[in-house]
Amino acid sequence: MKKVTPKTDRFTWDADSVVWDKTPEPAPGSQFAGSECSFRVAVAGATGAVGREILKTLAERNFPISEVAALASGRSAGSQVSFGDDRVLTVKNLDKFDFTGWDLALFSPGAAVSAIHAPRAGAAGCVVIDNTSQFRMDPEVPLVVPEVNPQAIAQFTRRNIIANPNCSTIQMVVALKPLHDKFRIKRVVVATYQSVSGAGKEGMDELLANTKVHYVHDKNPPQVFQKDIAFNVIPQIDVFMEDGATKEEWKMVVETQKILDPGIAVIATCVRVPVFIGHAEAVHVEFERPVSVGEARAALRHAPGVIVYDQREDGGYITPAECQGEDAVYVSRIRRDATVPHGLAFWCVSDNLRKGAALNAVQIAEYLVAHDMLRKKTEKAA
Ligand code: 2RA
Repeated sequence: MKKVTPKTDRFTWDADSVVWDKTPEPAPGSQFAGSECSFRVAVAGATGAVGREILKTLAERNFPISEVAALASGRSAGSQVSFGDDRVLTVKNLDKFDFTGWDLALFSPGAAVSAIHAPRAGAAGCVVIDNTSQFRMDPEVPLVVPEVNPQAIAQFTRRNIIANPNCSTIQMVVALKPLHDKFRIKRVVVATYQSVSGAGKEGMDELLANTKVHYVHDKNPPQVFQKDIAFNVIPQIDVFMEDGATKEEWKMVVETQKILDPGIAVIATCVRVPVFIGHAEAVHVEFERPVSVGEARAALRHAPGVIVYDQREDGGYITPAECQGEDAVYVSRIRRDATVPHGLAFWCVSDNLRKGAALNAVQIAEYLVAHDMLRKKTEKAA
């Protein structure tokens, strides 16, 4: 089997072989090369798994930054985080940070903290892209996946906040969008296989610690997860709702409807699995119109952010371990679902810290810059 590509290569499935598509892509961040405009950018929650990935992604994609601030709780203030290959930032206390004069803030500190500080930043004129669940269903806040509903971004001016969807929703709607455009989706049944990094660094630490103790025939009491995550799978992510669904499952329903189409029926079962990075999803879709596997594959192959890898042979699909550090949503195992009139099933995986969080947020920021929606404070005043 061919190995998953490094970032600059793209490959797609074609008839009976993998076709490597070397169409040159713009170098990361090259759209900003030579840009005279650069921005003061703050990252809140900078010491967390997503916050660190946001700093890494901003640097990798050469986002036009004149000054960057890493923010976290008072407990983490004074610690250091990396920004790119050669810069180290000293973390400042979010509670005491004045957002006046800052152009953009990328938030990932937890919903309760965002609830306090994101509106404070927005009121100071700083545009916030918030990666927590706090504002996602607020009708005044756009919930955005740039490949799916970029037109919604313009609504951010009401609160100066744009919400980044949940990781499990993002990768699914990127894959569903080209199919919905062509064949109109009626219903989606999805089962997720979500990595422990969705629960942050603590989740990753617990998987490592619990795996180690199994080898000495011992067990650690679970702290982050509800049961032992080592050599196990857990059908609970987030808290239970009244109807028996978990909040993670509810998020997949309401966020898909807000981003893609309120008319789509969704039922999700979200499961935590002992994988460090990369979420997988088994997606079953019922369409209004007839759809063949070939037509679906063609639509997916041309969709932004999607790479189809579907060889119908041993190992001819992408797994979470292979998508780590990659930007795309990988779609495999595309096949007909004959249990409904116009049905299709597929498997998709993506790096939950990257496209599921940091990259999506940075792509929104790039859209703001590219469409002249993010103005330097000094320019606004002029
Ligand atoms: C998780 N979806 O995987 C969550 C993170 N936002 O736990």
